[in-house]
Amino acid sequence: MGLMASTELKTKHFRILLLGLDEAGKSTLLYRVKFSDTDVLTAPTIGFNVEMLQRDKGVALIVWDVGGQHKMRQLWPFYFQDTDGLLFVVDSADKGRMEASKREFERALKHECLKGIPVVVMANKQDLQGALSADEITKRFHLKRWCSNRDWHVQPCCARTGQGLSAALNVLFSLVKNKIPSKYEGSHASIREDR
Ligand code: G3D
Ligand code: MG
Repeated sequence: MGLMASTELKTKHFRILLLGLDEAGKSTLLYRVKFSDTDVLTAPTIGFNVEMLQRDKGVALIVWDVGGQHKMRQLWPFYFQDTDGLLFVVDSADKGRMEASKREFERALKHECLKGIPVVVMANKQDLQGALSADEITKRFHLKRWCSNRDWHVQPCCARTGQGLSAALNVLFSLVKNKIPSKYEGSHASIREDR
């Protein structure tokens, strides 16, 4: 067996769903984490992007960026099976669509397949004037109530610069591995430092 093949076998895969309204910054976030270049070209996601992130020490995160456009939302349930963790991206500066974002969030949380799985809410676009803080989003989204039956965390971030992204993934990763220790064999995955 070649080295690649044996490494593959040892790798534990966590499935992370990346959700949020269109324009929230999901693709930017995904490519910012995946590639460290500063100019990330994004286009509206048609269907979904799948990426495997950081395979340090035998652990991989498989992130599904399911298109957030309205017509794609109907397809969400098809991607929800076997999800280990949820990353929900909010455009913190888009006050006009905060309620719509919250509704999509609630819809996702209610889904049978996502019951009890850890969630990290990304309070994205913190660089923009008037962006709601992580605390404000916690309140607006009634997170304490809605997430009383699961582990959750709100992370202020800026997908454009990468600020807060590795912190968020570290939190999500530790919540996921607490939840399903059997998928995890005790090695510690490190994620790049915040830039
Ligand atoms: P989506 O995949 O959730 O639909 P995108 O969202 O990643 O395509 O991002 C939508 C727009 O928001 C893009 O703008 C992107 O550059 C911008 N964006 C993403 N994250 C941030 C952020 O943290 N701060 C700011 N200011 N903008 C962000 P463009 O104009 O490139 O289409
Ligand atoms: Mg996209």
